Amino acid sequence: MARKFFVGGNWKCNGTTEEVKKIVTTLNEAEVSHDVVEVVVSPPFVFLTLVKSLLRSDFHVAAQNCWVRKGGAFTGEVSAEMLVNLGIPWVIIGHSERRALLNESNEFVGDKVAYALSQGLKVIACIGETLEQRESGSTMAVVAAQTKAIADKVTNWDNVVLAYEPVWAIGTGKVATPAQAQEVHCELRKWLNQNVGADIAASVRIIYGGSVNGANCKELAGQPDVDGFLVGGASLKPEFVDIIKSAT
Ligand code: 3PY
Repeated sequence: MARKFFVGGNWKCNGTTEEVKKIVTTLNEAEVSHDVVEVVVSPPFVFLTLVKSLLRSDFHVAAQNCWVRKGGAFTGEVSAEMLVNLGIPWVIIGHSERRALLNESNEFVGDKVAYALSQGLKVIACIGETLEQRESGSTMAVVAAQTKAIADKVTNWDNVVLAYEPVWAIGTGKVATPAQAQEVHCELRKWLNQNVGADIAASVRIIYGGSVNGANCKELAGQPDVDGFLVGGASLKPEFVDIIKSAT
């Protein structure tokens, strides 16, 4: 099955109402065909409904996180049920900023992915190694362990996109070379093949994240196992449209 190119915009903790409206206007005016690329933008929680109401209907919206199980006495959290109730189809889970700053473990991320899927959300699940781990030669062991923690809890991968985001390339301006990205994506696909199943390995989209921008996207997009991007800072700028267009 052909894997449709996927471009996500992770706006992180950025934006005002005016800025959000401006970005959405740029996206709405972009000449992009959803036949070739699936586009999902992820604003902070407070802007989700605004973005959903203004955004063209062929682009979709993702939350940047959700609680690990049913809502209740969990101050400050937002549940998967709430996102579903608001008509938000996607959620990003396990971003390295949350893994590092909020101590989200592999197991916790796996539980969150499984719970979000069980409630009907689609999940962009993030994995990736630190610079220290890369330099010590443990990149594959780290991303395999992160993926295994998800695979242990998830049987149906239809609604999962795996985002490989090397931590050393996030917010640093350093981007993995196309060869580095391809190597990890290819190994991940092999890991899925051996540990989850051939069909899933062939169909799951593995997208790259980490300082993707309008200048480097085309070459990265040309790699056979790079099925799209999760874009940070550049997703707040007009160049996000160029990144979306790198699909063609
Ligand atoms: C980045 O590119 O900075 C990201 O974290 C994308 O999620």
